Amino acid sequence: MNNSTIACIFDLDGVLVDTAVYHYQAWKKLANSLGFDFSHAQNEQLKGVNRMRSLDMILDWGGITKTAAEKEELATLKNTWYVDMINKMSASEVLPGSQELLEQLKSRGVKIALGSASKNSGLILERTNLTHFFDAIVDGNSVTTSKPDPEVFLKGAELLKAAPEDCIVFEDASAGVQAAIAANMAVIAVGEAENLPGADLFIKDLSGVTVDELITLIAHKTENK
Ligand code: B16
Ligand code: MG
Repeated sequence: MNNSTIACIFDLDGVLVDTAVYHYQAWKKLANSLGFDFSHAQNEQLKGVNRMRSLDMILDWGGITKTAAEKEELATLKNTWYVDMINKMSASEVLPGSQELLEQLKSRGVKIALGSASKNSGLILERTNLTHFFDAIVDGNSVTTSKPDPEVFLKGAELLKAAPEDCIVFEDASAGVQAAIAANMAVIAVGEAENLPGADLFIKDLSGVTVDELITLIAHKTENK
């Protein structure tokens, strides 16, 4: 197998950058304005979950019912606060090893896509100076279904002109790992095995990941089918 055979699809929040801290602050401000609190543990459950579904879960936790129009307003309000924060992001917030792995992939001619639930991915990539690495971007603006549905990753593979079985997904959320498995792709989980069942490999962050290791992972997966 050669370099050009494999392709990589990266989740954004929790894999390349840590925007969960900003989501937390914005959701907490919204919950507080509605009269209840919002914890870090609850924020963890929102990783990889799209904006409207996240709002539904938060309103449920607060025991609050809102109309569809009110929910649209609340989601927009939260997003305004969130965008104010991500507008101040810089390249220093890229998570350890991400820049190095993206550079390595690029220099070895491996195609790279983004597969994120966020509708703000364009702004985040721009602020952190990562946009130029990507051959394709699939995010919350271009999918109709959320992870664990495989749509986001299948679209990424299609845009890269890669077969799903040649793709490696990097994910930090359980819904994302399930989406990659449903897409018939290899998946490297950034996090602990107990939270991310089914992944092929578990890592703390992207530091030290090599292209050769990725090629071997795909070769083994193909052999064992
Ligand atoms: P937005 P990812 C996800 O990003 C976040 O993990 C999740 O917490 C957030 O609700 C979702 O994006 C939508 O974000 O409000 O910016 O559209 O992990 O899929 O890159
Ligand atoms: Mg994520």
